[in-house]
Amino acid sequence: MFNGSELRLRKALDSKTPIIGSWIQTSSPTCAEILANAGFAWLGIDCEHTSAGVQGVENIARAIHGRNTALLVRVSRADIIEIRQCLDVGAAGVIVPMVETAAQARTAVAAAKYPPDGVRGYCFGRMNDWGACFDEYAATANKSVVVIAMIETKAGVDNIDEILAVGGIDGIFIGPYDMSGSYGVPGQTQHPHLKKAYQSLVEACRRHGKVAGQHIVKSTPGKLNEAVALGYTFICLDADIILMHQSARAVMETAKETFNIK
Ligand code: 3PY
Ligand code: MG
Repeated sequence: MFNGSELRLRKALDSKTPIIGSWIQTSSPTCAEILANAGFAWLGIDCEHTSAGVQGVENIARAIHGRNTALLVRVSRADIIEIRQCLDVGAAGVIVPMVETAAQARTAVAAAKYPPDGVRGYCFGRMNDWGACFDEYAATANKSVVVIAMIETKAGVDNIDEILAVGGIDGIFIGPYDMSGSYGVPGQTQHPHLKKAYQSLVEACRRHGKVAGQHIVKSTPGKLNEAVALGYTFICLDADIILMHQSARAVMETAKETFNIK
């Protein structure tokens, strides 16, 4: 059922107030528990670039249940059955990668919403406490379930107005690394051409009254300040693998200095 963390996410998206999440790349329920306990309001689990799958989503949904963190799934694509299964095992919503057309955005929304708004199928599942809360979930799901379109190619930028015009799309989430590849400057996520594209996306969100989000894959205070200034409110910071990598390196550096190991 939709609990406090999911309602808080919905409220933040509707009111365009900042909400901070992080990312699970390891598919690990343990990492998800640790990040949830750290206070992130939402976690995105990556099913596009990992082997997590729907079973992995269900394991993580169980791990963070009751920890005041909403679970979003970055599905592999706008696929009706994959989106349905992720929601049925307890995700609060989906982040759909590589959206470049209004047709893809419409498919994503249709997958996530029950009729008449979409084609989501009804069932007794984890999301409605195995049928115990069927009526309540069915009555509130279309409003509560979150659908975010990832914009991470030049085609997505070019078609942003028609993508954002699709009803049921809550907003966008920029994937800076794919965007850098699409603009021919792989890894240069702060390249002036990209910054111009980011700016045009945020302005489009403002025009359409939709939320602007970005994955700040390696966060710094400077990038956070810039995100605030530009008007992003749906923010994802780092990822389990990045946070582990950075702190492991820092600890090892200190140990090498202390023990004078070359
Ligand atoms: C990207 O940078 O392309 C991403 O998908 C980040 O999540
Ligand atoms: Mg990407």
